[in-house]
Amino acid sequence: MSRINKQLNPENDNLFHLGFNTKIHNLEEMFGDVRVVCMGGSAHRMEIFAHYIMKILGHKLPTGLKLEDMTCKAHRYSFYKIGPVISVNHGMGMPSMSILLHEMIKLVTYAKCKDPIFIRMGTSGGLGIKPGTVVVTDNAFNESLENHYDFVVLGERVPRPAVFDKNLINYILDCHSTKDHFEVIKGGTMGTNDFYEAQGRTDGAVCEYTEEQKIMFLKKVQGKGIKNIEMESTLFAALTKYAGIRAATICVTFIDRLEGDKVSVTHDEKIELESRPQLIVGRLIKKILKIE
Ligand code: R2B
Ligand code: URA
Repeated sequence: MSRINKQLNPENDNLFHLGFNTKIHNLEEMFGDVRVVCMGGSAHRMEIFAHYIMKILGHKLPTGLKLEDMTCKAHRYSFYKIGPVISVNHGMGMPSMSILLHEMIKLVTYAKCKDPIFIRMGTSGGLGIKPGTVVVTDNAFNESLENHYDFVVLGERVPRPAVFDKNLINYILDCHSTKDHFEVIKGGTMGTNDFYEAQGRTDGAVCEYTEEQKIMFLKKVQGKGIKNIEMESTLFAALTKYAGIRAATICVTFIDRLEGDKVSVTHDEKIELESRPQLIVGRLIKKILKIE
């Protein structure tokens, strides 16, 4: 069910952090064909992904034009349109993602996109799974291991369920090939508001618990069916579901958190690991667009 804000005026709205103004930009003309919005934390990664999608879709730009960041004048996010696909970065953490999500949901609403799908591709720390495994989230959990995200509305905590679309999850799992040299699994994801203490690391600038207490906490997290930990899935699941947008999170794991805290992958390993969710989402996009 969609609960898009009825007080919005599509004729007069400013998507401030994207730099689009409905009085100036005809969003339906610019974005009406969009079917899939892909998001990820880093601007660089989403630029690489945009070029990858251009390649696999055989998308051609008019002679003399390059793929450009359409929101560069707003100086916040990096945003590319490749035919029916948008590739945009959301930054690190839920406050940054929340601003982007509100404005992207308004954008696809004003543009009258037909049943657009939002995908977050990210990185994470795994729990008892081989590093390099890709996790497709079914349920997202907050730092207190609750299956909802607490929005704060007019000073009150408003919990909204943090679950993803089951059909879309299965559709994504079907994009995994037995020939892939990595696993793709379904599982719970904990989304935290911090990389260090909230994820039970002992190597932050401050820490007042022991290694044993940390492992006890991580095992409790694992006991909830949680396979990985990152910093956006809870808000992403809850806000998209509430707004009636089909969405999915698909994250590669860099390390097994039961084995350690430090992410020590090399630059080249990082690029290869980050390409794994991109490969799966590339296949998903081709399936959605019925291209093969
Ligand atoms: C995964 O990686 C980032 C922190 O290193 C954060 O955005 C996340 O969710
Ligand atoms: N991103 C996170 O949020 N946590 C990790 O452990 C790795 C990547």
